[in-house]
Amino acid sequence: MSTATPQKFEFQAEIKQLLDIVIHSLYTEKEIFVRELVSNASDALEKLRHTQITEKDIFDDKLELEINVTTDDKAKTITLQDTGIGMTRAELVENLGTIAHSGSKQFLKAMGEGGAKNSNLIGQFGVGFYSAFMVAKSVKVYSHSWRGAEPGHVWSSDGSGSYEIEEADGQHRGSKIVIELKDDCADYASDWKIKEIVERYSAFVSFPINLNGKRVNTVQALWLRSKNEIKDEDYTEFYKFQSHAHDDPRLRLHFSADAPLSINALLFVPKDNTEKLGFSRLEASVALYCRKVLIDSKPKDLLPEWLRFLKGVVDSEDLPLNISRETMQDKALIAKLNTVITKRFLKFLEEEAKNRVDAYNEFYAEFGIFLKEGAAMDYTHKDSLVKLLRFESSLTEKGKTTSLADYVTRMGADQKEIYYLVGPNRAALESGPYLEGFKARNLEVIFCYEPVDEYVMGNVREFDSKKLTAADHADVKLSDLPKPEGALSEDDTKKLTAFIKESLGARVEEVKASDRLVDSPALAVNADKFMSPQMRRMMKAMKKDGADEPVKVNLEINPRSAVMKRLFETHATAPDRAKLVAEQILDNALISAGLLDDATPMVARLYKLLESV
Ligand code: FE6
Repeated sequence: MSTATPQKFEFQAEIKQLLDIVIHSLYTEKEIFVRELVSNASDALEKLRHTQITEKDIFDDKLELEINVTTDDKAKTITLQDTGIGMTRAELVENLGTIAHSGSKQFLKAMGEGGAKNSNLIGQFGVGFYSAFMVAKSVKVYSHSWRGAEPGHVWSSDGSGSYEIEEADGQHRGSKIVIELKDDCADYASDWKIKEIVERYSAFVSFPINLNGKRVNTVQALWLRSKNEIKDEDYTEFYKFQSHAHDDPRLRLHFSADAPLSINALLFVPKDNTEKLGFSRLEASVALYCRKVLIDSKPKDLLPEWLRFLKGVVDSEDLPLNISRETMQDKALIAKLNTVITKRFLKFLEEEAKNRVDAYNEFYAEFGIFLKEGAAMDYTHKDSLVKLLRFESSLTEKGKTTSLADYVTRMGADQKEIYYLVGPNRAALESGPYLEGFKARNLEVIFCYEPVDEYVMGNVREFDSKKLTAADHADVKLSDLPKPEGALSEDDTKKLTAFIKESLGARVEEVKASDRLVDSPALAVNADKFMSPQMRRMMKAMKKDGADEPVKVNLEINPRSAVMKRLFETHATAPDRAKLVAEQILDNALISAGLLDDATPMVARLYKLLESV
């Protein structure tokens, strides 16, 4: 049916309800009406392009496929015009009607389930058009279908309860939506404001968007194109644009998947880890798109916390703008995306580590801390992450690293555990007393230089069914070595350890002959099951309870050492001086272990000892 006279219709009850909700629940994000209308326009253009393939007789076939936005701040209007497929009179009416029966019902239901604050829901069921009424006194939709048979029409409404349709002459193909803005929304008639909104949400729409005659979107949605037609420079330019970055990306992963979800993703690792440079904690910044339209620029649960250094884009058609963090269904959808993308990125890193060793090691030096965080905290990805960790060790050269897998290949037949030591740097670990027993037995020890390593190793617990063991812990049992020449006898050693224990009293749990010392006179081993020296230091720094409790250490002595042999002689002849020496030996061992809290008593004691030299 077609008629030249205006016809007035009542909105159906459901549409009224819908309008009411859209206007009253999304008012905090009014600006998204631009995104919704641009997205509709883009869909209409996409459909036209498809139609052009199969149909010959297309109205206004010479028109450019584009979106024109014009603002008029005097008249307080904004107009969005497209050259897409357009709507016939019947479609104008029907689009409302269809929505009333399918989309709006679902929409209302989703809103009721707690999605009320989520502006993305409205696009999902094709009800995005109604967001115009958040800012509109009145809306006019001029439209001319690609089917040339009937004239154009204009649909108009003030959103209060009814709409009118009448014929409109002189229309080009497509739709033109004219919004007369409410007084308090007159901002949306300003050129710069709309420019900002279009750049934010619609930067990657494939059709030209012109704002007041000037092209706004110039960057392509690179993630949807095929890899072999994209040059490195294109990727870099895209990265800089999308991440507001000035560096070149260090690594990139461009991939797509169809199952279990349709995903097109383009992920970047920046050059530098800014957290390491002392900047504030990074925010999730891989943006979520649905068919080139921004859904969320900082979706919190799209990736695990430890991947917060990634930049880029994830686009999924399966979202249909439906990502409310509030509903269970949507949480599950995001979780699924998270799983797929994280697994894929881990696989990518594994390949990098294997095929481009130097680049991987450089990446690791900068961003390894995030992998450690993941290995310690993210139980689902722990195994893959542990494989990606790299450490120096007693067998690597300074500056070169090993994986735990490579460590395992070097383990001897009877080595059951993986040993590690935490300390400030290589020199400190190599010159400290802990390593020598392992060296003497050809046992490799992993070197950890970062304070978090203690925590990471403790949480990782094991690799390839081998326990990760702190080499400075009292429980470490090492094999017997051949008895060295010139050591104190077993009997004398017993006497000496008893004397030292008596001299030191409660300062040590136990004093015994060591099976892990070769050169050093003594070492302190941590005898506290619950607190490592590193943890203790951290707690002290944070002034936590328990940090002031006396340390629990065992003192292990080396019966071969000249110091011990001399002490054995002195303990019989000058017990007072021997006691001072025993105390000094403990303090020295505590210093090596990083466990000496207060050096003041030591200074006084040393002066006393120096008197007798
Ligand atoms: C959304 C108006 C009902 C086309 N082009 C554009 N928008 C479209 C369509 N919509 N539906 C089809 C819509 C309106 C009413 C729905 Br009334 F714009 N730009 Cl072909």
